[in-house]
Amino acid sequence: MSTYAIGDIQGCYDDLRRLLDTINYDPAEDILWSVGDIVNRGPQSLEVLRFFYDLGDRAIVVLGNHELHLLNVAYARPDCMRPSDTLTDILEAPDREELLTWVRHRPFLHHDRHLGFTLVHAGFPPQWDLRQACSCAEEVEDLLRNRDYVDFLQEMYGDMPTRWSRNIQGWARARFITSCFTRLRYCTAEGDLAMKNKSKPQLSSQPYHYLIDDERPWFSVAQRASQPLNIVFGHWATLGFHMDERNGIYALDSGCLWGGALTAMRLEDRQIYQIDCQTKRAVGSC
Ligand SMILES: [Mn+2]
Repeated sequence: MSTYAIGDIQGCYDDLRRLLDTINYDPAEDILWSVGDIVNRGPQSLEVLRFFYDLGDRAIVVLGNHELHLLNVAYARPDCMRPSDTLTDILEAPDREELLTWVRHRPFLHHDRHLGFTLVHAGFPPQWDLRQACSCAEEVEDLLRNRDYVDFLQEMYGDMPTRWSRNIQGWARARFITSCFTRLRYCTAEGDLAMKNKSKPQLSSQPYHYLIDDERPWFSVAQRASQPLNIVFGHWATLGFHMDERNGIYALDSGCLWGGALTAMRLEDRQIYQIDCQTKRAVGSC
């Protein structure tokens, strides 16, 4: 039995199947982890969603911003559908409610003590250790699972607040937590979120000195409390596949949707598998 973590799929079902063939994936034996963003922008979101739904306990899928967007256009703001979205098949599917309810019950964070890996879609703010992150994930999971989940969907977007405090309350707190788990890329040197920055990290000769107005990837902030963890995440196609074992950083979004690659890592031995995704399936920026 092996456990494979897979990067952002975004509806690229054929590429997913090719990757699974490459790793000799056995659904009866192996477990799949997904960093989220399994749907949208690509051509076969419904197929990817049904694939993971059907796996039940044999897959762990954490929520990405595209899953939250799917729930938002399904239940809260249909007017937020964008021309580049490819979610109509899901929204019109006969099993739509079953699938969307399943999405709504996915976690924001998964930690496996035995494997020694932690899975999120985007990142950790520098102040959170595992304990704080798990408790914050539970808070927003509860909001998304309870009967007032539409209220959460309506309040979850926004770039404020930018600074973590245990004292933040209400929707501001839910929004901060949701942003960290599903949208975070950069932080300031002081440890605030820098949500506006979507640039490609400038890799210089000195590792982790990608300073743009003093902003750096969330995992490069000095003395971040999540340092002891091995964190598997996606969301950042312009960063690309990035593995830094010394710092416990495993970035698996290698831009399948953009004609890059789809990446899997076998967690037991950190073996990396990649297939080329030669067809660029999306236009515009991610
Ligand atoms: Mn994402």
